[in-house]
Amino acid sequence: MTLDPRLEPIYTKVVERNAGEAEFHQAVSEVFDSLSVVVGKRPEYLDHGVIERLCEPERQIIFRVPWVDDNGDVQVNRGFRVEFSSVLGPYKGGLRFHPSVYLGIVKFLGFEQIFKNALTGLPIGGGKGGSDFDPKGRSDGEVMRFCQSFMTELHRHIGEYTDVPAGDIGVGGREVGFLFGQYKRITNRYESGVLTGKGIGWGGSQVRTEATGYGTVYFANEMLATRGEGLDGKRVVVSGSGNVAIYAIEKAQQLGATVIACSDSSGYVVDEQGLDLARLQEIKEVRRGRISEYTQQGGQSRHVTDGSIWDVPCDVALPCATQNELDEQAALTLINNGCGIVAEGANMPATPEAIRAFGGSRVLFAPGKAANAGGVATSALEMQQNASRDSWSFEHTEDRLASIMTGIHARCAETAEEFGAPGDYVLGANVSSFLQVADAMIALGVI
Ligand code: NDP
Ligand code: 2IT
Repeated sequence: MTLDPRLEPIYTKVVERNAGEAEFHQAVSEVFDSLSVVVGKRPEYLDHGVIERLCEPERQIIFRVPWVDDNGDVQVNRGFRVEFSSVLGPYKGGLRFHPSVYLGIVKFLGFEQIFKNALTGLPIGGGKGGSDFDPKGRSDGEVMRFCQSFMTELHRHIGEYTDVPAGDIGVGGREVGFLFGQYKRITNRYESGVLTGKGIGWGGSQVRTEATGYGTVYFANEMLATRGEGLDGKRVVVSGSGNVAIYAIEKAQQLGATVIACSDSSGYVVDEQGLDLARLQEIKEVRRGRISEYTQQGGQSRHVTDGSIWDVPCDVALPCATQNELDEQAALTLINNGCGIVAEGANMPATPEAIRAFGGSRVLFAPGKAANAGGVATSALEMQQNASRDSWSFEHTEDRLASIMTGIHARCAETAEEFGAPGDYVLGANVSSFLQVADAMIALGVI
């Protein structure tokens, strides 16, 4: 990567000050790559220490999470909350429970979240948190005790005007329920706006469950529209089979696509006739099972444990599992197989080499901070409803989501055009959101 020489020393310092945090370096380097055009055209953004300040979280919290498992043994996990930027609103971003979680993952996610949240046009800053706790194979009671211990420390750092967590990998409605219950108990406040992703009956928003996946598909449809096409009749491959993947599959199917493959961390299934969503939901949402079980229920599908899901030829690829799951080799395979659109439902699923390969091809590529912003945008709509003690219908909320995604697409496309890179959604997303965040930072002074 060749960076603008004025950004190079800032990046070098970020790497030195955050040693061993490869994912964080990767996220910063991708943004800096795009910022070269900004500092070329508008060098005033190098003033005020804006870029240096953006790379340093406002606050980072690391804490012990002790809990007792079903055998009566004490387990100790590590909890994190990185409050990255509150220049546009309270820190906002999910909690990830996965054994791979360490500070570098939380910081990459928190850094991305600043720009994603700006793109939504809603008043939310950026943050992220989580734990190296692995919910797989744990009973509901163990998950509850873990969440209660996690919140026993976290509660003092969050609040509806301060920091508003939500879900991410390993954190869904069940975990948000346990977390909210413990927050309410400790603080003696029914402060609905302190967490999003709540259940519909206790302060949650319609469409929040579906929002990230739906939003990603809306975004992909907007990308197709720039070529005079739509999802109808397209063959789609979605990686993952969690919250984002399932609702990406649902919306793609509603728009007439055939979704032929999805995955989990132990392999992928291919169903050339189109995936049976009800079967998938029963396995994943009801039983928390493995994707391999899909093939055990008849039909022509197959479960594949070697190679990559990106080997499956498709028109549209939606990576919705995890970071760096789509490498250069996978990108070249997709390109050679005639794929036209890649939209990231996950955060940073494509490696820098993969993104470069797409850039040199006819594939239109959308980064997660634009394409998956529908989840956090609907979280902000949940906060609006909580603040006004209101609840909106599914139709109204989905209309709001759809128009937010159309707006993000237009904003990225227009900025890319303005900065001389038409069709480059990475540049459009990074530059457009950076300008908004940087202008606010300058307006608010050196804080
Ligand atoms: P879930 O926990 O619901 O599902 C995660 C899915 O990804 C599972 O199928 C899981 O498989 C797979 N996966 C996770 N880690 C790995 C890994 N290391 N290797 C292979 N597969 C893996 O999470 P979500 O669907 O909520 O999140 C998916 C992605 O979307 C993440 O990148 C997240 O940051 C991002 N995102 C989520 C939002 C949300 O609202 N939930 C909003 C915006 C982005 P397995 O079960 O085998 O682990
Ligand atoms: O990565 C993300 O945007 C999320 N996990 C959702 C964050 C949120 O606050 O809804």
